[in-house]
Amino acid sequence: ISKSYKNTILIGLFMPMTLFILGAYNGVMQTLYRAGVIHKTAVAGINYYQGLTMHGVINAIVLTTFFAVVFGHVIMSHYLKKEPPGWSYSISMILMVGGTLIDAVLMIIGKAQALYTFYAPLKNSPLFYLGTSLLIVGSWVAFFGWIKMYSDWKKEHLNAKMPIAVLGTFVNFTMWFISSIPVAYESLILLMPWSAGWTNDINVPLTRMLFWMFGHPLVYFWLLPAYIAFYTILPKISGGKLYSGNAARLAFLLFLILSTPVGVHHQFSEPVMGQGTKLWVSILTYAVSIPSFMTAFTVGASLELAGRKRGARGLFDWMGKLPWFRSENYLFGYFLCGLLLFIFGGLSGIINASYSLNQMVHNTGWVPGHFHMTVAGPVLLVILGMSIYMYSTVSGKPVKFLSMVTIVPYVWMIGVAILSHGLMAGGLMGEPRRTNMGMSYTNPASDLFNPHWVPTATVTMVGGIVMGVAASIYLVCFFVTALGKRTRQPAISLPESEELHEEKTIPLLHNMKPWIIASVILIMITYIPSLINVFKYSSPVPNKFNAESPVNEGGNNDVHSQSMTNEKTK
Ligand code: HAS
Ligand code: HEM
Repeated sequence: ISKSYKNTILIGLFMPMTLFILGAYNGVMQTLYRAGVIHKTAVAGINYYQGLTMHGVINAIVLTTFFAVVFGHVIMSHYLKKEPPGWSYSISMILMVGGTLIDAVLMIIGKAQALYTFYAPLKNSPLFYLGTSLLIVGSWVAFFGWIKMYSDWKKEHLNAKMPIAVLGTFVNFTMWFISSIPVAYESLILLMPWSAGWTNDINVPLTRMLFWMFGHPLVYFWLLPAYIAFYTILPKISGGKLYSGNAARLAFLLFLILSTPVGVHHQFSEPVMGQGTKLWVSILTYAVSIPSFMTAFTVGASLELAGRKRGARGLFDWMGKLPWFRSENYLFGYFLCGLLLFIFGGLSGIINASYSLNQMVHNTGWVPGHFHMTVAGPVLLVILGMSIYMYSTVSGKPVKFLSMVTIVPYVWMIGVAILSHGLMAGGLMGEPRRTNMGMSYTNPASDLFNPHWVPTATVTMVGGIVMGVAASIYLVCFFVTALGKRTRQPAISLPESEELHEEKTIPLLHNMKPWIIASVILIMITYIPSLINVFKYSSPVPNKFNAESPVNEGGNNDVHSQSMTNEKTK
């Protein structure tokens, strides 16, 4: 392992973990505001929306993208026994670190508080859109290097199958590449000139549609590295084998075709989207759950197999025989706690997918309740477990405070379960998301005080504090490990699961081209009608927004109905 490659990997783990301190801090603060413990607009110079933006951008965009790239490097080097070309990993890391630093500074000084979804009418400094684009383009450059690496490997191994982890990584980055084209257009062509004052008008529903065209595949871009770990590492560390390699390959390839067209399910309440599109997207959203149901079965069967190999009998005995709480096998806890949370994260997602139920939960606390059991569940737990594991092996430094590292995922899981329960129970009673409730609904001194939301917001806060404790313990362990002494040779290695059966080779599962073509066709079927609707029912409106107020100060405050009115009066 060359020094520059090793350093690239270590920087790619260290830097986002440092920012995670700020990401986690702001999460806990949000729960305090929401529970009515804080009745202020800002604490320590950070206002609610600035903190919420930092929380979403750092946790959900920066940490996840860096992890996908670093884990991708380690997977490629482990399975293909090569290093990526030097230009790819160095340029990629420079762009990603540069873009992240720009965004971090802007968020800290309060010039970027338009939330992690950053579509109009909220507006950031133009540099924020540049910084985010650099981060995304940097991740593409790493991907281009892996393509070169794989084609060299293929020439040397003509008859070899693409390893499942490599297929998963390629599927993930292909999906990411396709879906980041609309957000690049949105950021660089629409939002940046608008926020710089070079253009006056902005088509709000168009920016929202382009964002969500990226935003939903984004959530699977977070998820697939975790799935790669569940399929290729978990069976091995549980003491079993992967139940079916073909099923794993099919699950990844289904994500490639189904992830991008479902973005409109975030816009069920958007008047410019047609009813036909909404029905179609509801159906596609149920379809994109299928690869996750398959994963539940395949990974579940692999775990059962591991339990039985350890001597389990009967129907449920295998669960108890799995290696829970073993410090020499700490990764297991991170993976299993993530999977357990995901059962509920997934089920709540399926509730969101129903158009009629979505009307009940949209924009309420239910939605962050759903996604903390996904992105702060399996996704974050795999990031935490694998980050410390990879830091230790690649740097040659042993993991410190192993018993603490081992209990973190269990504490985190309990915290997320409590937090999400509070948010979802509150959400079902109409408790809004993205709201500093401490200034209004949970402040007895306010006319808007609503006592019904206090108990659920308090439960949310308890969960948030438990998560904050788990994150703090983890961060101490991570940094003490990172700053410790090297005792071993640096190496790149991953636990590698075997497949249970010698399965028939199905050519369609080894060729990504037909899946990419199907993906583009499905995107067109969904987004051509959506685009026609957006242009039919909305038009660019003058730049009468300012950062302090999300409403158009130029007249009708409701951008949606304004767009509809324009159409009616034409
Ligand atoms: Fe979602 C909103 C629908 C999955 C993240 N989602 C969001 C937002 C985020 C997010 C961040 O249809 C909010 C965005 C914003 O800020 O506005 N989501 C779904 C559906 C799924 C889904 C159908 N979401 C995810 C994942 C995310 C994520 C994954 C991040 C990583 N989501 C929605 C919808 C909305 C939405 C609407 C819009 C809501 C609104 O109105 O704003 C599916 O992919 C879920 C399928 C999952 C399963 C679970 C399978 C279970 C497994 C575990 C098995 C356990 C084992 C362990 C094996 C079917 C794999 C056993 C071991 C033992 C010992 C027992
Ligand atoms: C939003 C708490 C960790 C991703 C929220 C909200 C709360 C919260 C209460 C809702 C705020 C609102 O809607 O007004 C926490 C706590 C955490 C934590 C206490 C642990 C210390 C995470 C992690 C991730 C994450 C690890 C992702 C990896 C998000 C995202 C949002 C959010 C994307 C939505 C931001 C927005 O609406 O713009 N969090 N969270 N959180 N959280 Fe977390």
